[in-house]
Amino acid sequence: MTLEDWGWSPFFAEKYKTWGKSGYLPARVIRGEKNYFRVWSLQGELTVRFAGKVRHKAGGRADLPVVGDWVIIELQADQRGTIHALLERKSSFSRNLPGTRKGKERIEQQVIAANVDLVFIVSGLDRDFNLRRIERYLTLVSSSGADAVILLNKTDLCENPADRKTQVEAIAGNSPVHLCMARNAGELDILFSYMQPGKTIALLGSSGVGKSTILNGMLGEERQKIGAVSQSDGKGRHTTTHRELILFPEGGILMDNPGMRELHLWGEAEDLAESFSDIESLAVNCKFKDCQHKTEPGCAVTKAIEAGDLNPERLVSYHKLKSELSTLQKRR
Ligand SMILES: Nc1nc2c(ncn2[C@@H]2O[C@H](COP(=O)(O)OP(=O)(O)OP(=O)(O)O)[C@@H](O)[C@H]2O)c(=O)[nH]1
Ligand SMILES: [Mg+2]
Ligand SMILES: [Zn+2]
Repeated sequence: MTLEDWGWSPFFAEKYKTWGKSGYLPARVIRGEKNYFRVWSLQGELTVRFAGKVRHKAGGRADLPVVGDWVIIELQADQRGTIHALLERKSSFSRNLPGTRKGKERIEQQVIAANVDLVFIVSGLDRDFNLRRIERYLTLVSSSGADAVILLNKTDLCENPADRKTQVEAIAGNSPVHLCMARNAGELDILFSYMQPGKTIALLGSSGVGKSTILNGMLGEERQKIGAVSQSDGKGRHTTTHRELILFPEGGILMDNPGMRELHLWGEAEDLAESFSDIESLAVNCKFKDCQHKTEPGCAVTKAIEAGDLNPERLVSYHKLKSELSTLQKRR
């Protein structure tokens, strides 16, 4: 195995330069536990902890390592080590963890995963199917710096998969959309065309959509636990509880993820330019440069809706995500 098999590239080699003389090794975080991390390094798989000063120096949660990160470790005996630093990320996904502290509302950036090249946004064609949620995931991915591919899984549970695919393609911009049935591993061939040595692909989506089933099907072994969805509401049971990188023998890395309960965006209103490029390109022709596409005269977006060229629900969704991101921006 080489570092490149795990995703090392000139980008990280450049960042590592200052550490080259230290004798410390680069390693990639493959799994996080409560008090330690599992990493890959040229010395094999190791269990590593923080050097106290690193945790201390971290400005906030966003500076602490997550799965996918490259870290600098000092090797110790018995396949153990200490993390001395986090290498700058090439890409990362964040969400907002809203909550309250001492009675006050607060916002907090939670980095979910780092250095992902491509995301398979998985959606179930059963009761899970929801175009607005797919738009939300596409916005998350566009603000992360990764590319997106949309997988519509469980074709066997849907009467009109081809129609669904057309609906999704209408909101997917340049991201490819594929139908699949993970239960039948033979149907996953198309996904291998995205795998490449050193490339990291993350599976994201709600609980129960079949992320782990897809991973097992591609790997050809029951590596991840699979859980049935609830009969009463069609939702998954959060079977996968850990984010984890899995190296494929043929090359390529897949990241299985726990299903996300809530997806509050972390990013900027500008991130919508990619996930809502249709609206943004219509907006060029609005009379007012700062048009909000609500009640302004000469609005090209509302005109497109009247003409039946744009789905009104898509504009509602755009307004909702935009206001979520603008509120966040103001409060940061
Ligand atoms: N009918 C049908 N069921 C599927 C398909 N793919 C997965 N499933 C089932 O969907 C359920 C959930 O699958 P998982 O792979 O555990 O889903 P997950 O996305 O990993 O869920 P979490 O780990 O909870 O986030 C299981 O009962 C799978 O057998 C499919 O193509 N068709
Ligand atoms: Mg799972
Ligand atoms: Zn407008």
